[in-house]
Amino acid sequence: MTIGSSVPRPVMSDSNLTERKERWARKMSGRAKPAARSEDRLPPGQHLTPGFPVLDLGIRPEISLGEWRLELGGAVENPRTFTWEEFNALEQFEDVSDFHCVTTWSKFDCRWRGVAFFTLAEVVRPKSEAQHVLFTCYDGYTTNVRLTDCLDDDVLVATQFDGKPITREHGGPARVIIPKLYGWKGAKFVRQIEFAAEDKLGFWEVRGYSNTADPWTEDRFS
Ligand SMILES: Nc1nc2c(c(=O)[nH]1)N[C@H]1C(S)=C(S)[C@@H](COP(=O)(O)O)O[C@H]1N2
Ligand SMILES: [Mo]
Repeated sequence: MTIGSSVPRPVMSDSNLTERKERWARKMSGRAKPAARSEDRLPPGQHLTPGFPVLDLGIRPEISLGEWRLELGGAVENPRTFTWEEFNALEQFEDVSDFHCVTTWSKFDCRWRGVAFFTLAEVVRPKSEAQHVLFTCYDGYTTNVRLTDCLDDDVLVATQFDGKPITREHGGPARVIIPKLYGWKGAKFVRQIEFAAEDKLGFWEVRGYSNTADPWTEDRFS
């Protein structure tokens, strides 16, 4: 193997990425839990729901695994489009997290499996100017998230919930899970992930929902 030609160019701040990778690697090996933002597991103004409500725009696109693609592009060194097979061949990541919807329901202990956002970032290598991520979905929905939030060690593009493929109503074949932000930041039926220097508001964000969406500070509306 020749050294040199395959050395990746610097991405983000290298130390930042390394630190995150270490945290993520510890978690992958089961030795660490993500830092809790609060002593209270249930964020203010939320209540636990026994079921799993469905929230969408009334469109549940039926997308066959053969035509499914996930496109990653924008301010990255190595844009990629994955087929379903290619996507599932990436390193698999499983994580249990809590889900908080801005409409005040929360669900504890959701077991998601798929590909860590971190793994995708390693493949496409965000350029140093990339600060924001825009997710676009097969139902036309969009949502924007700061890159630093996407790189948290519990963020993934999930293909399974509780050991089974994610149902269409919950965003299958693949959906984004960002446990530390309100649920609308997690794109169901995800089709495209675009990295950018500039922030672009998503579907709910242009309609008055908070851009940052932190459940622990009840950061619901802008
Ligand atoms: N593509 C898409 N993703 C979406 C939505 C949507 O309408 N379309 N709704 C968001 C909202 S407001 C929430 S609370 C969660 C709901 O996920 P669930 O239906 O699995 O509970 O998905 C988010 N992701
Ligand atoms: Mo929501």
